[in-house]
Amino acid sequence: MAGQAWQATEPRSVLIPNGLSAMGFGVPAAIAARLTRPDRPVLALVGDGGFAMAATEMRIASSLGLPVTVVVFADNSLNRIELRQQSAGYPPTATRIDGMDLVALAEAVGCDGVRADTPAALEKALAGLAARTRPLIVEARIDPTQYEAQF
Ligand SMILES: Cc1ncc(C[n+]2csc(CCOP(=O)(O)OP(=O)(O)O)c2C)c(N)n1
Ligand SMILES: [Mg+2]
Repeated sequence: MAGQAWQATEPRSVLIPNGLSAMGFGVPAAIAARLTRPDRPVLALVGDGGFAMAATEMRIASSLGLPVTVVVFADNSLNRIELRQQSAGYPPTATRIDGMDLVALAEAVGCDGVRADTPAALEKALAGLAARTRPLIVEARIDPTQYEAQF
């Protein structure tokens, strides 16, 4: 969804695994992007399921002192799959996931962590992004019931 909405402002400024759409791509891609272009701010947008696959890589970002920022869309669900189950008339099956305290996780892997429950809180969390010196994990709380209206 973010891929459909994001407006790229210059070439080579977006990395996205379109096609295969592999989960777990965002965090290592962000780390590699920052290593390659330390002059540019790097922001990753990832689902909570995808983040769970690669979250501990943030320890590397912290060890290397890379100020990447990761926004995790925390909806406690493998929601892309759940929506497909829903449209096929099935109940949610093996798609609900337990929430994680991502602020605590951030601290455990040497990163800054902040929780955002509203768009305004997210904006505040991302203020001064380009000047950051430490990696940041933002737990962006999403209510999945709102998706139905959007699809
Ligand atoms: C490595 C990998 N395994 C499985 C899939 C199939 N798949 C596509 S979307 C999805 C759920 C993604 O969940 P999450 O990252 O929480 O994002 P959400 O859809 O909830 O925003 C799955 C399992 C995939 N794309 N990549
Ligand atoms: Mg999710």
